[in-house]
Amino acid sequence: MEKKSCMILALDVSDREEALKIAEDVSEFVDAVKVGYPLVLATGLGIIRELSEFAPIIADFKVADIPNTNRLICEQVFEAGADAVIVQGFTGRDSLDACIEVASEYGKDVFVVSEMSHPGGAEFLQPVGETIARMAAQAGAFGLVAPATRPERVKAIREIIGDKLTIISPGVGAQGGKASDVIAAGADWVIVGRSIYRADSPREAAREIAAEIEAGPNGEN
Ligand code: FNU
Repeated sequence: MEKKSCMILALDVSDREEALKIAEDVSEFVDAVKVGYPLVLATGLGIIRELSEFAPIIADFKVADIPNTNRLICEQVFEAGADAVIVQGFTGRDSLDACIEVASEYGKDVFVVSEMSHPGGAEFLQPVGETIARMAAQAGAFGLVAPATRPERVKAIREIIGDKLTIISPGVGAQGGKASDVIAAGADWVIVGRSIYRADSPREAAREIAAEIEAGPNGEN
């Protein structure tokens, strides 16, 4: 995944044509497209290969099962053409190892959720977020998912893992996070969904967020 705009589109629409149109329209301003249950359950796994024409695809299935089931899920995800998969870390090291093994067989990447961006993410996950981040680094994950709604947490996690892992960060716009703040805190990419796909012009919305990231937190870059 090449770093240009530092932005990933979360494409949580449920219509195939709309998904393809938005991906094409915003492809100039995003470095990857994240697909998850809403789009895949509505349109089928084949949407991954169709969208991969426009950008690398991150499959956000938050894989969270026993090692064998995780292995079976990840095989399907990479066979479908995804470039990376998002998995949960709270299931433990063996479950994560299974995902990383499959990813390395396919030459693909695993992102581990260390802490979620919604208010409830602070209830159970936040207290173990740093432990999960350390485990992900030790296990050889490619990256972490950390909350754009709490840039101070992104900063703390970045300090723990150093430059070893890539951080992708959802929660910009609709959930209240500001893209340039999160990048300044240490995220490599922000993930943006509703603020783009629900805009009158997704392309304009993506262009504006990309410009905001480029300008930096104080508009000075
Ligand atoms: P938007 N997402 C998230 N928080 O929001 N994968 C997390 O902690 C996490 C995620 C996803 O709010 C969410 O499912 F681990 O419309 C959605 O697809 O901008 C996207 O990131 C955020 O979408």
